[in-house]
Amino acid sequence: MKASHRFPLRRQWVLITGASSGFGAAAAQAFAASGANLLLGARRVDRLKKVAARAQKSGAPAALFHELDVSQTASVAAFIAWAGKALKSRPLHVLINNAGGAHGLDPVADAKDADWEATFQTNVLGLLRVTRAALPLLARDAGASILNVGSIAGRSAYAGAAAYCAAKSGELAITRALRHELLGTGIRVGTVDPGLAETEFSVVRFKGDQQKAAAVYAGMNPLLAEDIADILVWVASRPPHVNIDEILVKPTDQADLGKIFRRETA
Ligand code: NDP
Ligand code: 8X3
Repeated sequence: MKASHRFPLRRQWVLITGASSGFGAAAAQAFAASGANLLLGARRVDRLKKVAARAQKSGAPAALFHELDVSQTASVAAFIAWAGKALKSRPLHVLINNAGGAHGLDPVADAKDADWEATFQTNVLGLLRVTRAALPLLARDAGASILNVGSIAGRSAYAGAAAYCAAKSGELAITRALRHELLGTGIRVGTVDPGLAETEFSVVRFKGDQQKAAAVYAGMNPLLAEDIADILVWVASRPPHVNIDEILVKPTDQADLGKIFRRETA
């Protein structure tokens, strides 16, 4: 591969939301292994501390972290102010809007306002807030990327997930609108949309019920957080003239939403 055929991530600055677990934590390790500097955010700072320490061992020259609640405008403002100070006038090259998740699996008839609100506050409004605040930090005409984590759920629908599917459809719409708004800036905009992946996603959805969460992946081979992390690194490291718009990635055992191949388990 010609050197010009890759955007080198070495010593570039990468900001990841939702870096305390799952895709975000795995992305921190994968970008660290490419030699990138990291700015990590999430609510659980104790977890971020461990992720950052591991990232430095994996090769990140700097792995810095700060509390972030994407559902609160003031928290996003404080986080981005901290990120701006850490950058010391150097540009940000990659923004990964990953924080989010589903809350509950109730049909509309029984669903709770609090679950709908948490779903939209993170996956939709949080994505908008972080992007608005981080835009002034992003490099112009120099291979910068905004990568949003969407879902197969944004491209179809299933029972119990009306709000989550609507929120991830919203994420897709925001990604497409941003690509129009940022045309001419050189900032690339893309979405990576996974199918079933075993992270803390289902534990959060089922409010800590480990048994219900484990049943989601029973008898099948789900995606792993590292699979998504590899894709994020690949997308961000394409040459600056290449924009990978949308990637839908599913486990081989998943043909579609709700169409899963499961092996007999003893
Ligand atoms: P995890 O539950 O493992 O990770 C979710 C991350 O989001 C955590 O780091 C969590 O950090 C963070 N987060 C949640 N709420 C907030 C908030 N208000 N402010 C800041 N950070 C927040 O799940 P995944 O890694 O699977 O989820 C990552 C993304 O991938 C989500 O957007 C999810 O919707 C999406 N996705 C997941 C799929 C799956 O099957 N696992 C498939 C498709 C998409 P903390 O709690 O510390 O704040
Ligand atoms: C998570 C994937 O299928 O559980 O976005 O909604 S799914």
